[in-house]
Order: sequence, then C-alpha cells, then structure tokens
Amino acid sequence: MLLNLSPQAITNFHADGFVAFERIIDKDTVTLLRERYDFLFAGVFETGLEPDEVNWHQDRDSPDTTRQICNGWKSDRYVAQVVLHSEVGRACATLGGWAGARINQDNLFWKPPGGSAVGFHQDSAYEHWVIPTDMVSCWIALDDTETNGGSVTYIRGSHKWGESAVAENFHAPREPLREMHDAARRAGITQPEQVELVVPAGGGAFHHGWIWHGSGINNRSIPRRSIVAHCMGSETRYHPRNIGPIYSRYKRFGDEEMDESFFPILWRDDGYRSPHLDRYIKREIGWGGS
Ligand SMILES: O=C(O)CCC(=O)C(=O)O
Repeated sequence: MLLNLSPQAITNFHADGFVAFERIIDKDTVTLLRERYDFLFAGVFETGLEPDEVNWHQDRDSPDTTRQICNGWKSDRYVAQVVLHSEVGRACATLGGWAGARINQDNLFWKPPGGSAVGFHQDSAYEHWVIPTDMVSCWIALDDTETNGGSVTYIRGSHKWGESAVAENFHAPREPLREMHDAARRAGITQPEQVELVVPAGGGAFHHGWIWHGSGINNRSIPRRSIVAHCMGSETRYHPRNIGPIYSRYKRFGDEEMDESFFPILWRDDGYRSPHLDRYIKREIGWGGS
C-alpha cells in the first residue's frame, strides 16, 4: 500500500471534507479481507479475542440486517495488516495536520442486499472521551460500489457546519437524514449536497471527523462490504472526566495517556511506530504470551 496524497487531494479534503481514491488496497487484499469477513461475522476469531463491538449474530439476527464489527483488528491479524498499516497512518496524519496518527477504532461493515441504512452522523461527535476529538478516517470498499447500492454518502463541505450531538439512530434508522437536515438548517444550508461514493473494490476515501455521512439501503443484488480505519492524532489523550462507554475500559487509573497496546501509533513524522505492531501484523505475536 502506498498512498500518495497530491497537493490537490489535500486541498479537496479540506474543501469538501473527504477525498476519494480509485485504489487504496490491491485486489488480492480485497479477496483476503472478504474471506476474513466470512470468519469474523461467523464469530470465528483468528487471535482468540472478541472484537470490542459486534452488532450482528448469525443465529440471532435477520440475514438482511446491516452488520458491523468494531475493532476487528484485535481479533484478526489479517484485518490488522490493513487498518494498522503505516501508510494509512501517514495519510490520516497528513490530512489531519498531525505529527502522527493512532488508531481510534476500525469498523467492518457488511450490508447485504436489502440491508438497512446507516444514520447520518459526525464521527467526532462520539469522541468526547478523548482530547482532542479530531479524527480522519480511511473508508475502503470491498465490493464495487454503485449509486443506490448503499455506499457511504458524504455531505459535501459539512465538516464546516460545526459540532452536533451524536445521531440518535445509527443502526437501521427510520429517517437516516433527519439529524443531518437539522444541522444543515442551523448552518443556514438550504440544499445539502449528497455525494454517494462510487469506487471499484479496493478504492475508497478519507473523510474528516466532522463531516456528515451515512448510507442508504442497499438496493443492489450484491453485498456492500467495507472496512474503515478511524485515526486520531498520535498526541491524543483520554479526557480526564468524560467516559466513553466502551473505550474508557482501556484507560489506566490516574493516567490520561492512551495505551499503545489498544490505541497503537501507526505512523509518526519522526519515524516512530508502536514497536509491537509489525510483529503483530506478521502474526509473530498475539494477545497470549509475552
Ligand atoms: O459505510 C457506511 O455506511 C458508514 C460508514 C461510516 O459511518 C464511517 O466510515 O464512519
């Protein structure tokens, strides 16, 4: 993976809140990740560790529900190879204007044919447990996307509208666009421009933590799978008081520093990368042993 961000790409990111790429990972990696999704969504975890969040269970939920796993990298080192890649970190840090980038979390999406919408939201609104809340995310398609196929959809320029609260209904909302339209009204925007991302499998986009985005129903006959690496700056720390209901469980008492075992640094401009990462992604080390 080599991500060259041209000056034009950086300008587009700052103007629009996202920038699209035809290719972020190669076809072999797409094939590998699709295979890994079969295991992960069947509850088979390569490292033996469960992901931090799993919102769909094969024996419990309907097959046409949109499925999501958060922090698949902890459960599968093939997934880790992609979301913890130094190039993902370098690109996110460059776009975020940071000295380096850490993983905040990954998201693995599987939206089957007929699969439900994802409510429009701002990622950084969920991040009040860290300081600062800034994020840059790398969204990668694992299936060719087409309009009306439930691909991620960005509201151009909406990262400049200011901060809203978390969207009430993220999964399967009845009105996926409602909170976005409320925010547009507050910002004085009468016609928010929706851009549904159309890229080949392996392509994708980088998006700003405050851009409004979500996705519609998958009206096609093929699944829409994607993988997202959400990054924050390498200097990000825990908020001294605010609690993230899931991720504050990794905070050490009396210490606001983020532990690199759980929030590794992918890339920093002085050459630093969390020392265990390369051995982890090569499957030389795992969560057991020392
Ligand atoms: O892929 C989607 O439908 C939503 C993606 C998303 O919310 C994100 O990448 O932050």
